[in-house]
Amino acid sequence: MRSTGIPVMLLLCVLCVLPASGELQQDTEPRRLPPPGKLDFGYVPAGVYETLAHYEPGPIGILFHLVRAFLCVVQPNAFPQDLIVKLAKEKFGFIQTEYQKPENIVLTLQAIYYEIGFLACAAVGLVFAVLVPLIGLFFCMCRCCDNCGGEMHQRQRKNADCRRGLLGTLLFANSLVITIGVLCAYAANQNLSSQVKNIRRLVNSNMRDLHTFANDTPMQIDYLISQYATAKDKVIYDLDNIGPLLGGRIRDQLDKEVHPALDNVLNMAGAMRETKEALDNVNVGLEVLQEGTGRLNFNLSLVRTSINRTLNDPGCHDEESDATSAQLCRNIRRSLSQLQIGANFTRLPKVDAQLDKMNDVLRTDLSAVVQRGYDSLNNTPLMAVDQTRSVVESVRGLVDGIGSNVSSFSKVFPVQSSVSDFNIFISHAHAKIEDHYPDIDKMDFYRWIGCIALCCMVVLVLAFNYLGLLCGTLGYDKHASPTTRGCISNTGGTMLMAGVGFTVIFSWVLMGVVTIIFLAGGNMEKLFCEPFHTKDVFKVVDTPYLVEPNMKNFIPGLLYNDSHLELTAESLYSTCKENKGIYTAMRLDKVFNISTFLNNTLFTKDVVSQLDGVRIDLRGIILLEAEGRQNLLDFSEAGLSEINYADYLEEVNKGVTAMDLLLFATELEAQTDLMPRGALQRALKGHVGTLRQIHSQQIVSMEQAMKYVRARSALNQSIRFLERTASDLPNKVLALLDAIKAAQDLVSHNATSLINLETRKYTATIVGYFHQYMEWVKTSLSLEVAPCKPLSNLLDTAEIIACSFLVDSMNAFWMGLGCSTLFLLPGIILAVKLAKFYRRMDTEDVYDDIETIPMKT
Ligand SMILES: *[C@@H]1O[C@H](CO)[C@@H](O)[C@H](O)[C@H]1NC(C)=O
Ligand SMILES: *[C@@H]1O[C@H](CO)[C@@H](O)[C@H](O)[C@H]1NC(C)=O
Ligand SMILES: *[C@@H]1O[C@H](CO)[C@@H](O)[C@H](O)[C@H]1NC(C)=O
Ligand SMILES: *[C@@H]1O[C@H](CO)[C@@H](O)[C@H](O)[C@H]1NC(C)=O
Ligand SMILES: *[C@@H]1O[C@H](CO)[C@@H](O)[C@H](O)[C@H]1NC(C)=O
Ligand SMILES: *[C@@H]1O[C@H](CO)[C@@H](O)[C@H](O)[C@H]1NC(C)=O
Ligand SMILES: *[C@@H]1O[C@H](CO)[C@@H](O)[C@H](O)[C@H]1NC(C)=O
Ligand SMILES: *[C@@H]1O[C@H](CO)[C@@H](O)[C@H](O)[C@H]1NC(C)=O
Ligand SMILES: CC(=O)N[C@H]1CO[C@H](CO)[C@@H](O)[C@@H]1O
Repeated sequence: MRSTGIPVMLLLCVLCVLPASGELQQDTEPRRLPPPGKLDFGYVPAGVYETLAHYEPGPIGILFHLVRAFLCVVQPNAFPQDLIVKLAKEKFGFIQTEYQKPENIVLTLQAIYYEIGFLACAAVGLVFAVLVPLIGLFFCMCRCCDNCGGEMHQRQRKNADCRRGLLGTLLFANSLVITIGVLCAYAANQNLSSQVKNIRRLVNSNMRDLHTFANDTPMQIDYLISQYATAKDKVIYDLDNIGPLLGGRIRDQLDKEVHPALDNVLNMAGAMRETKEALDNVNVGLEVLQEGTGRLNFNLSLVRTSINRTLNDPGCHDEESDATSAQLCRNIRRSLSQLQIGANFTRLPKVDAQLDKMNDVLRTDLSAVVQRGYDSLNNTPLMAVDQTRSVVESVRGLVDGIGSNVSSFSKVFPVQSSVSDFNIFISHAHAKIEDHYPDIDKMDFYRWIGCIALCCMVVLVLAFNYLGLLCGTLGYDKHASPTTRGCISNTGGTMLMAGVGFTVIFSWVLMGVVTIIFLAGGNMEKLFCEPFHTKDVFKVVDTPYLVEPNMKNFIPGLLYNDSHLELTAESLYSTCKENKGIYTAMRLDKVFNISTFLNNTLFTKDVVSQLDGVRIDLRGIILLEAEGRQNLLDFSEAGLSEINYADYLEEVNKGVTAMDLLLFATELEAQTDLMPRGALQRALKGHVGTLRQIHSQQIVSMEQAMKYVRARSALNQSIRFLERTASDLPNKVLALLDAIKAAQDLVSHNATSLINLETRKYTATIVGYFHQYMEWVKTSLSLEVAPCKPLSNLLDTAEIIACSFLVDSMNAFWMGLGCSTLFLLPGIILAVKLAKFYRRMDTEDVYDDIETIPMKT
């Protein structure tokens, strides 16, 4: 692998030839918070670049815009990219031997066609420069021979004053225009000089940025490496928490199936307890009720017997003497059967057999058994921890090893040496540039002097014109004839003529210089500055095989000996202008492929294969021990179904007596009243009293006393509950046992696929941390490490110095000066004509009216 420092420096050599400036603005956009589960690697420490590669010319910018507009008119053609490429490919060969080759002639014609606007303007300038002195010479000689208005004679005309005023005004206006032009030229000249002083500042800030760029890089790379700890910590954390993270998740999944089954068993345990209670209630209730009804039955049977006995009275049998009584006695005897208790609880058996069995069943604590099942399932995380201990340890070892491999990054990538080479190189380059400052200053001084001299030529002419106008105007005497004009006026005229003389002498120099600067500045603007902004210049430079005939793209060709790599001057410039990392901009992946490096150092494959070895065996989990199962079966066989619930419910719902005792007593009394008075009637009335007594003493008590009411209601409820519980109990228990068995099967056998699934997820999470780190390193290296704006700033600074400082000022200068020079021409004519009105004439017309025959004295 070649060291990267050298290619970087090679390129910088190219760039440093052009001096530069620019600012690496920090990325102020706030980074979004990472979503949960994402690692936050923080910010790569970023250097602050101070250069601002942007230039605002200020008010003189208006002038620059004007010049560009003018150039657009003169040269409206688009940037001749193809033409330049062709010319460059020919290496300007046509200049040498083969200029007759047809292609070269075509190229030449194309170039001329492209430059036609410039050439036309230059031709005008040349014609001006040549003709003005020549014509001036002839004019001068002509005048010396008293021709061409040279003779000191003025024809007098009526409109002389008007002409004089008009000529004066025109000359003054013309001079003003020339003045403005000269001021523009002067301003442009001063602007250039003042900007030259800025060069030093721009270069210095660029150099500082380059040092920042180089010096911050090792720190940034160290940061990248150090952030491996973030990923590592997270991995270690997840390894330490493999219990909850892996076992817990498996438990949660199993829980969905297992919990309902266990819950049902727990409910059944509750039902068992309630069943026993109900059975107890039945027995107790029965006892109470049996006792109560027993006593009632005894007393009722006593009464019944005594009534029966009473009815054996002879009075009841005497059919002949007392038919009514006999009939009544028969009626009473017949109704005696109704004197009975209603609900016969004595005939209901106790539920002792069931109660005994239930007591046996309850000797086992089913709830505790179920709780052990829950606990066993909840133990999954701990089982996971136990069973994965060795895998976790080896992964931990791997993670540490990867850490030391990542640290080797800085050894593989010769950052420190590249940085110090680069710094030395920059300092050298800077020193070289510093050496040239005195020359630059000197050259600028000469240039300034030269330009001032040119301006002075125009100013001289202007001075004569203004003075001439002033003297001529002041010395004007209305009454003076051309031969009697005053001294002042005459001086004014002479000054105007002097101005004309200087114009003729200087104009060719001025126009010559203007033409040369125009050609140079205009073409620089059109062929470099404008296409630089539209990036057309890069298209030319990036034309394949242009710079080096055997290299497609010359930059990668020179740097990496691989000219087919997509790395062009424009891509380099644009990428750096976006302040992306030098790694992206220079395609350093060619030298040091970070993807491959990370792929080779972060052996996540090993981590994956280690974690694939995770085996979790849940066969130790027992949801319901055999004891619990037997307990449930015993419960189902407790004989609840053998209880005749219908009998119980029937008795519970019967009244206390078969017939209302009070009603019976009242009817008996009514019948007794029909009988003749006597012993029989008395005896029966006594029985009525006894019945009423039994009612008030026993029936009312049976119906209202809390003891009986409760016993009855408890019996009612318990029997109903037991009936419900008993219905289909064996099937319910069997279904429950089936569900438990299914859950147990799931845990013991089917869980493998579930465990594998969860293990894969867990592995993916761990490996995901490494991948996040890799992606972050790649992204950071591409975008944030060693952001290369200083490189694009170099080019931008060169452009600012060449175009904004030099070319713009040059263009403004030739425009101002050229404008002045052009207006010198009408100035000559106006000045010569006007001088006639100022100077004292040797002769003058006597009769001006007869124009055809001018008469001289
Ligand atoms: C009443 O007494 C007679 C005999 O004296 C007996 O045959 C009969 O069954 C008795 N009836 C009742 C309801 O006790
Ligand atoms: C009540 O039931 C028992 C047992 O079946 C029976 O011996 C008794 O005679 C019954 N008593 C009444 C009043 O029916
Ligand atoms: C570290 O890198 C070396 C080779 O570069 C390799 O043999 C070793 O397995 C790597 N260690 C880890 C933990 O990846
Ligand atoms: C550049 O690469 C070419 C093949 O692509 C090879 O022949 C040549 O030797 C290489 N030159 C250098 C200096 O590595
Ligand atoms: C760097 O490695 C990645 C993946 O290994 C590959 O896709 C890319 O082309 C490589 N880059 C270079 C310049 O070799
Ligand atoms: C990383 O290495 C593995 C094999 O070790 C390979 O399958 C994969 O394509 C590589 N990825 C990159 C980006 O180089
Ligand atoms: C027995 O209970 C049922 C329902 O709980 C109720 O409808 C009924 O009246 C009760 N019977 C007695 C005698 O309490
Ligand atoms: C358990 O595994 C058997 C076969 O191995 C399958 O038929 C059954 O659907 C699985 N049960 C669950 C709940 O995954
Ligand atoms: C009203 C009545 O006759 N009550 C009697 C019921 O029988 C008991 C003896 O079992 C007597 O003590 C009551 O007086």
